[in-house]
Amino acid sequence: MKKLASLLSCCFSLALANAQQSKDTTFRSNGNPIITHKYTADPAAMVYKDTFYLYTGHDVAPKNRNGYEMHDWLCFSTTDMVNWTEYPSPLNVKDFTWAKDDAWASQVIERKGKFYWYVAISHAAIHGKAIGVAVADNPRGPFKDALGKALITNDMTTETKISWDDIDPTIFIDDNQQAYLFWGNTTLHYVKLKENMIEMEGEIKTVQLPNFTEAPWVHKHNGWYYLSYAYQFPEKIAYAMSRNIEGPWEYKGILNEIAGNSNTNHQAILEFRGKNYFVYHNGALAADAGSFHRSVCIDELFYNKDGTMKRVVMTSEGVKAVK
Ligand code: FUB
Repeated sequence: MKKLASLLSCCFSLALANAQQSKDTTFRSNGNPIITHKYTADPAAMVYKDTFYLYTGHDVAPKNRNGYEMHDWLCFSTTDMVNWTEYPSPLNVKDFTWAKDDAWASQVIERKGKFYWYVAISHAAIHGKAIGVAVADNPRGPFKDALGKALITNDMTTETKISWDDIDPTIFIDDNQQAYLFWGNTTLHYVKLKENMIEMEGEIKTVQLPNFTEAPWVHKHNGWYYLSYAYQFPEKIAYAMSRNIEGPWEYKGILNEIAGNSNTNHQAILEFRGKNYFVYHNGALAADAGSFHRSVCIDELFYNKDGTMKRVVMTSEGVKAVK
């Protein structure tokens, strides 16, 4: 009886949480998953002015549905990794007039005081998935379509026959201020972006990595470039390292194992207040259909002396508060 009451109360709070939120709210995370009042997926994170911003997708598929249903993206922030603020959803597929649906993986980056949000989305007129970019004056939005059309469409990449290879954008600005957009499923693509962050500069290239599935994430640490990605399916996370953002990339092995009952894993890696974090999702909040009812988790990440990364230990306890 007690179990039924707690299940009903959990369903009720998830239903409430799926209704549109209109003001900032706060919560304290109690280990992993860090957010339990709604399903969150495909994390991307950014540090800006001493604050850790977390951007996620939002799984809203009906219970037991074996498929994604995602219409908007969410934004959270923390200054200590435990106490969080959630903002009203700053971006919805409806903000892209050319898009059909499917608010898939995304990433936000700051350049010269503006915030650019690269998103994967289904195109209404051009068959397949596409990448759009939204812009805002602050990290919490509201964001608006920066281009009025897609930046990348499926017809621009012809290495694979699948229509969903143009997903999972990750954006990186190198020390010389050159921006790079990486993305892909099955094939990993990248292109330079102009300083305005909304136009390509030069041709689209590809990177060959063992068992690349999707979810590339580029970061730099102590002079090394790291390209982590979802490996095989169900997904583990693997990574490669290079001294140059354009490669050659040297494959370094598995970084994270399959995450609970989710067939996707989708990582972000970044440093905040002297600690390194591995942000990912699992299916821990859903007894079944966890692959489509995912939840963001955070664990610590550690480097070896030679720059390689130690395998992530996924924990229930999550991370401790930082001062
Ligand atoms: O959330 C939809 C898709 O699932 C993402 O684009 C992939 O990275 C996988 O997590």
